[in-house]
Amino acid sequence: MDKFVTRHRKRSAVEADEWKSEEPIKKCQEDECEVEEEFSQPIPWQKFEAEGLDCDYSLLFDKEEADRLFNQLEEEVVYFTGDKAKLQVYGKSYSVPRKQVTYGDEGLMYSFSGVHLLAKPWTPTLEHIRDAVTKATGHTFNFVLINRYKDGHDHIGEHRDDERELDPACPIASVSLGAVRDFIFRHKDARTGSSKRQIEPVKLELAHGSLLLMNYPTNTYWYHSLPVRKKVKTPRINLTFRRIVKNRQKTGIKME
Ligand SMILES: O=C(O)CCC(=O)C(=O)O
Repeated sequence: MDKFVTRHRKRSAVEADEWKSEEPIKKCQEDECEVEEEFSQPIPWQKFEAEGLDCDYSLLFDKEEADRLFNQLEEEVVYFTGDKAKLQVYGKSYSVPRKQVTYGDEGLMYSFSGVHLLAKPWTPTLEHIRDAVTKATGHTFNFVLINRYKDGHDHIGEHRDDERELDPACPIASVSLGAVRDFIFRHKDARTGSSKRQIEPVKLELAHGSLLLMNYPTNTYWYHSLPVRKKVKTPRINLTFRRIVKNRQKTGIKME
């Protein structure tokens, strides 16, 4: 929590030889070069590091703009219902304890916890936020998962965003609007099992208007969660911008 860095762009630790020269990754890197020239909006970053964890945190929007964006999203975003508001755990279906929806480039799909979510077309506000994240980081994104927590009872359990369709050269960029919530990282070796290790969790508070970058290899080693906080009475919207590699998406799945 003690280190601030100012920089013009961010590049993940993954180098091409770790993900043996696949065409989409090369293309993304070329895209980033274009972005570097076009966008530059330095903001002060706070660095969080631990064994296998590399995150950057900043305030992207001031309160006035964050309030405006929150209200616009409340108007524009239409959350999934029915099967797409459920997840599968060991063959059983559960309602997610929050609302969720995905937006992004045409045809993109993201699969996790037994659900396959097709991107709805970008809305103007989502494009505005996505472009602000690109300006601040130098990374481009083609997909966003939105979670809405109506109050502190809504939550998300421990998981890793390590699906194979995610481009590891691109951080997951998490924008928070609304209620301040705790966000907890736990190392995979500190969870269960006989070889359990004593590794301290990393706890953050995600503020209204904030941006958290989860850089590679964070999601390989660390689970994250947004736990229940009964004292929180107001809603929060979280947007995780991602880059999906098209030829790594699951195929043959019937979409609604
Ligand atoms: O709401 C949050 O901050 C976390 C969302 C999350 O864990 C995810 O989108 O994978």
